[in-house]
Amino acid sequence: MSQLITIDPVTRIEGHLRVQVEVENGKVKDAWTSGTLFRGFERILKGRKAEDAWLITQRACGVCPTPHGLASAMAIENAYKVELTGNARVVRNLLEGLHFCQDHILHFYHLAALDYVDVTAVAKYNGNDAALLDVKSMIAHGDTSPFTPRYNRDYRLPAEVNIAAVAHYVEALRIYKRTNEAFALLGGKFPHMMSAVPGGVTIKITPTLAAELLGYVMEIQRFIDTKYLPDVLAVAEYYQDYGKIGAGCGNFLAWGAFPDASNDPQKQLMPRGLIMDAQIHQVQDADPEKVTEHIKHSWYQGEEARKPAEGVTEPEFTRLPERPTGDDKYSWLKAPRYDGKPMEVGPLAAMLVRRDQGLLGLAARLGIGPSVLARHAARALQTKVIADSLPEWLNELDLNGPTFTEYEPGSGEGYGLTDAPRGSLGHWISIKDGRIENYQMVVPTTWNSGPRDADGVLGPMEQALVGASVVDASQPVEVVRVVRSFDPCIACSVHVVDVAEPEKMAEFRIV
Ligand code: NFE
Ligand code: MG
Repeated sequence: MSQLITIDPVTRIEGHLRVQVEVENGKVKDAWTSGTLFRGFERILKGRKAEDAWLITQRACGVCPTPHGLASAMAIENAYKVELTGNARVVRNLLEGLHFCQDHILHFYHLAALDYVDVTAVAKYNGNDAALLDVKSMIAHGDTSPFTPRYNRDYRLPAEVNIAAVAHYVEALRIYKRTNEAFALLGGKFPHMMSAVPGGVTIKITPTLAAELLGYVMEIQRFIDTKYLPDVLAVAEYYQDYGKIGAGCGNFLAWGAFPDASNDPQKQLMPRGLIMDAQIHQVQDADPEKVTEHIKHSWYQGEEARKPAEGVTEPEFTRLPERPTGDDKYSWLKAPRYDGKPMEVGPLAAMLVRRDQGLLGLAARLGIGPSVLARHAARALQTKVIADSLPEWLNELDLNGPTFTEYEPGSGEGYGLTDAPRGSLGHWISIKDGRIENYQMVVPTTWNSGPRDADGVLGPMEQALVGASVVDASQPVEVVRVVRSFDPCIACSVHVVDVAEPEKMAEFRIV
């Protein structure tokens, strides 16, 4: 007898994701991930000035506006053949680097850790740390939000490790704020990055500003070294089985990020490349021409898989089936494929493609493969690699050099590829006389959490769920641990499903 478990929405992620698993004999036999939020940006952008896209696309998401702004600027620069100055490249690396630090720290502590850390252990705290006493008092008053609701099962950390992790949860909020303060010095107040315009950046770094940034960077590095990495290792120690749970599709793609002076995608701090069939020692080149997006199981008109440059976004909501079967459409996410294959993207992909010795060494020591734990470890180690590069980028600046390259708006086609915190992000643009003819965004979570493709092959997150044990169907913590290890984000856009008439799309006039 199999049982269908529906989690809708999954909390502590960004946006609206419904996850369904069919469990038989305590194991997930089949899985469906449905993005239940429509992202209308590709339609909103049509006909607008190409130069406005970097600002508009940032609004797709409150979590990762910076990579969207950068990918958009890069797409326009690619279409107009604009070459960036060295300073523009470096300032963008700094912006993106600070963004990664805040995003990954936020994900571990405030989104994922509560699946492993039992906050209620603080009820027995007897010390005098003000933050922990606050949490203790919250628990005593029954006011446990934002730590609840949660599945109350399978907490394994000893009390003192739990208590320390809660203290770090609170400290991570302060580090998040400090990272955003540093970001604001370069890019304006998050989430409104204002300085990486098409053609370069609008900010010049002075020696005083560089010194101020360095102070922030040292604080962030200290937190990563003394709290974030040790806490991930503590979780790994007590949840070793998660080093074998949630393997996924075994294919990994990274467009890469953080170019050096050569601007060679293979030489970026996070290089471009891919891995097929879990052959982690065979990193191959990645070619954006091989990307298609399938829509057979997505709420868009038709069934034809298309390349992003020729992509269309014609929404056609049918219904959200109780349990998808056969040809059912069940998600707003398209299903991106590389050379016809589903690809996992994100820190694990980026660090495997980088052949990062820290990650490979740790995985060998812990005896783990692609898994829930590997994703958390890769994310933490990636944060460290990036944070440790921030001072080097500051040193690369030519304080008196130019930051912007003049260009003439016109016509052309281009794309911008980067790796965002959640993985490979691509913006494809086609411009006619300065106006957008077509715009397609293929975002990280579309890769990871997209539905089945035209051949019925499950998306990476769906594949990661299959095989996971579920001990108690009323508290399926194993399922959300797998899901959150990807740090999914279904964000953005407006809800356009009309609640009064759920079968119909609401109509909006964009002014
Ligand atoms: Ni909305 Fe994002 C990141 C991008 S989408 S959070 O990182 O690009 O998965
Ligand atoms: Mg898209």
